Amino acid sequence: MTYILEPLPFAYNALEPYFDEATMKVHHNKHHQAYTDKFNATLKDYPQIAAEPAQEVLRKLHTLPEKIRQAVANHGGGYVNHNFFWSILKKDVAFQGEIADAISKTFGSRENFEKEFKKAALSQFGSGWAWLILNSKGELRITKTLNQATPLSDGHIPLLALDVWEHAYYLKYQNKRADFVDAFFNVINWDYVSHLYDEAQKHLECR
Ligand code: MN3
Repeated sequence: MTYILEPLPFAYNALEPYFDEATMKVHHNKHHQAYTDKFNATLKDYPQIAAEPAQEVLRKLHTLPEKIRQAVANHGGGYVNHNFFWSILKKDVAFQGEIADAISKTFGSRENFEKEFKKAALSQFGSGWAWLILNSKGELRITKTLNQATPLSDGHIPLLALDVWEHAYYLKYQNKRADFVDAFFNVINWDYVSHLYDEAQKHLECR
């Protein structure tokens, strides 16, 4: 069993001018490919683990053999996080649906949510991710993780993610991570995030 780097679900230039084509190409073809290859290499001698969906492997991170745990966190996390990241990106999708209501209820308003999310993204020192997650109590929360750590490993359900590694923005935005975060708010696929929220709630209800 090997994990596959799927093509992006959109053209490399589809998110212009917010996320530029050159960055999307190197991010997907080089960075995401490298995580995929190293994840496969890490699990080369562990076919039983590699037979599981990648997200499931990361959910069980703490139960994996110690010898490979950190490598799975790094490369498997990178593989899964980027798959997820691409899935929630789309230009010109209205902020609406159940998720919009839930965000307004939890954070006061869309503007306030963006402010809080930006704060998390900017305060992640060095490399990592900012997230909107549903926790096990069914609450929306903004979190951040270091390097390629995923909220899946803490039992949370990711609804939205922003890669704040420099490779995600340096070509276009250089050191201006704040501008990159502002651009991100224009390329969120709220329809899909709303669908994920719906599925996440069902999942919690039937546990
Ligand atoms: Mn990345």
